Amino acid sequence: MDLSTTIAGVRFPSCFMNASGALCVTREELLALGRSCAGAIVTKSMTVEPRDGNSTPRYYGFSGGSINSMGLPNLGYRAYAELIPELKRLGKPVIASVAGLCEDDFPTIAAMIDAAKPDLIEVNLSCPNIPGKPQIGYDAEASERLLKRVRKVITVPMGVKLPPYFDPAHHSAMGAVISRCGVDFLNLINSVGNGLVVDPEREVVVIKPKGGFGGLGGSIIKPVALANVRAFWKIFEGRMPIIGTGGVVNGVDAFEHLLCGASAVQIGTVLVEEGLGVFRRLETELTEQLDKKGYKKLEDCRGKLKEL
Ligand code: HRO
Repeated sequence: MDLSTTIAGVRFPSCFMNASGALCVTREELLALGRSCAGAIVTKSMTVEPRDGNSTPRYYGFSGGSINSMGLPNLGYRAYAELIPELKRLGKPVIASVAGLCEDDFPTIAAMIDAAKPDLIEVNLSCPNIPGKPQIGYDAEASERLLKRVRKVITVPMGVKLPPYFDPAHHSAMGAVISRCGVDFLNLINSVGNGLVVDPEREVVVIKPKGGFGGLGGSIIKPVALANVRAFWKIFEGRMPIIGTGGVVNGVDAFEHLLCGASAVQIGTVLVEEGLGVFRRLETELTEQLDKKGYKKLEDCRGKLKEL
């Protein structure tokens, strides 16, 4: 089965790729993604200066998913800018994920990383884990200001990684912002911010930063991710490419994202838990599911979710 897909004019050899944050901080990790079956190489969200991130333990996997408070550990944009030409030689698209510790950082990093010519830039408006810094994606005005500034200084397609929204009013408010900012694709969703996992035996939290609060990922967030993919697919009437992220553990989960309107699917928790072999497994499982359902290619089921 051909699982290739196109987002904002860029062709991906497979619809599966890593979610930013999962095995994509160092040169070695990024090269390994390039050599794997993944359909793209997505970098860790980058800041101006290199960062060690929050104190450990800062990731915890459990049966239903994961909680993290990594705190943006990354090499700094200069290192990623230098790496991009080498990564591009591996023959699949490179998505540079841009973050920042203040609003001004975003256009600064975006302009510099654009010069290294990644295939796409993803603007991360939704890191939940920097103590004292709220997720920008929950502030519609700040999001609009920032996206308009970034759009002006880059030449490659611009995507936005959004946090989950839980009310249609918030979907439509952000939809209106996005339609005014020259956004080329959406990535939905980042982790569900500021959850809390408790170990009842030891009577203690499971990660150290922020008193144990952190971003939730994995199976437990799939319905939230699907709802956000579906809501934005409807707002943009299928005309905005969407990368579905959240809760994809097997091929059927990916199929559900496609039905809701995703053009590609990113893998976070289960990539961290299972390693790079997950991409081959998911490709096999999605192919089986599409065959079983009589679909000949991805686009045939995209957005085709039925309502009662
Ligand atoms: O580094 C992190 O703590 C982190 C980031 Cl930037 C993000 O966007 N989402 C997440 O769950 N963790």
